[in-house]
Amino acid sequence: MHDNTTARGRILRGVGGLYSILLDGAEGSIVSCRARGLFRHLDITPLPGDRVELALTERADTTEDNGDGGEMMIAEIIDRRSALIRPPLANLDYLFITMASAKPTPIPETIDKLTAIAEHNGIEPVIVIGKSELDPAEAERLAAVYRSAGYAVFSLSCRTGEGIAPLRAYIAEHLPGKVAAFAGASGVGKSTLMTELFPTLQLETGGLSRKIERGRHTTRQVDLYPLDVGGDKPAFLADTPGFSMLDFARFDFFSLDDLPHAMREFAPHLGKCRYTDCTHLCEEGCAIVEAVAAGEIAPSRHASYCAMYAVLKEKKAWK
Ligand SMILES: Nc1nc2c(ncn2[C@@H]2O[C@H](COP(=O)(O)OP(=O)(O)OP(=O)(O)O)[C@@H](O)[C@H]2O)c(=O)[nH]1
Ligand SMILES: [Mg+2]
Ligand SMILES: [Zn+2]
Repeated sequence: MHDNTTARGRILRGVGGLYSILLDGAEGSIVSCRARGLFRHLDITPLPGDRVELALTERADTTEDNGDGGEMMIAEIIDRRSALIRPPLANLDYLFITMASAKPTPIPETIDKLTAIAEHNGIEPVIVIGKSELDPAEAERLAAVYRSAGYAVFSLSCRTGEGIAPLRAYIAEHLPGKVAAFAGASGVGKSTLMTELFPTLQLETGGLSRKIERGRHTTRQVDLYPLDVGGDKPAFLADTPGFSMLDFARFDFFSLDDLPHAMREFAPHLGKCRYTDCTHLCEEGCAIVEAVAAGEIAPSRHASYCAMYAVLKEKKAWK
């Protein structure tokens, strides 16, 4: 078998083993192709966000020959910097962690799992609190928690339009040439917000189920969109399917030793505990516990830390 490299590009979506790839320097041309069997053997899944090299590969069976004697295949993944399992995306620079002030009720632990996963993978978390008009006091309370943790926070409403402009400005400033995704529970308003920011998208949006006030999983797959955000390069922004609580029930995306470093506001206090092997759960003389008592670290963030600690500890015990 002989191939010749023909093109490079970026994966925008992958469904059922079929990938859409935006070719480099070809004015928005998108090709559709599969990946070499090799990836499956190596247990590597090409992901939206991946930069790839395409090659023209000779077909094994010539009965389907389309005249040129070969087909385009993903031959190689180029310099993958990071890969998330949920949402399944590679090379993210920013993760817009999205919640609603109400409907659905925000769950701090799942939000904090996402910030920790992003931190661990070198992805900048940005907090977006949507539907702020439903419960302005709760939106403000959440904003204070995440601002004090050290994150950029945007509180906004697609219903009233309030708070959209600062997010737009942040995107114009930081996102040209970068890869970002909106992630969060189903029904928080990710697709609504992306359509508000980029009206050409017109993404499908859904209601909430009336009985349990949870989202209906309207968005079914990850789609990465090249978008003009005002800079000289386009940004790549993904809409992702909302998760349910079950998605993060098994939280083992990194090890116990990495956990304290995945909590941004812990950083100034680490190394200052009385005991060097401090778990930062409840020890005497723990600098983290003291910072919580002093109001420097939000109790909900420490509670999330403790919950993640318990899961990761159990995993370590199994090993
Ligand atoms: N009250 C209010 N409702 C909103 C706002 N933004 C979106 N919604 C509504 O919230 C519901 C869910 O919105 P979607 O954009 O589909 O939510 P999603 O996060 O994309 O949901 P999934 O695709 O299931 O993950 C829709 O009925 C929207 O109209 C808002 O600012 N205020
Ligand atoms: Mg959606
Ligand atoms: Zn400690």
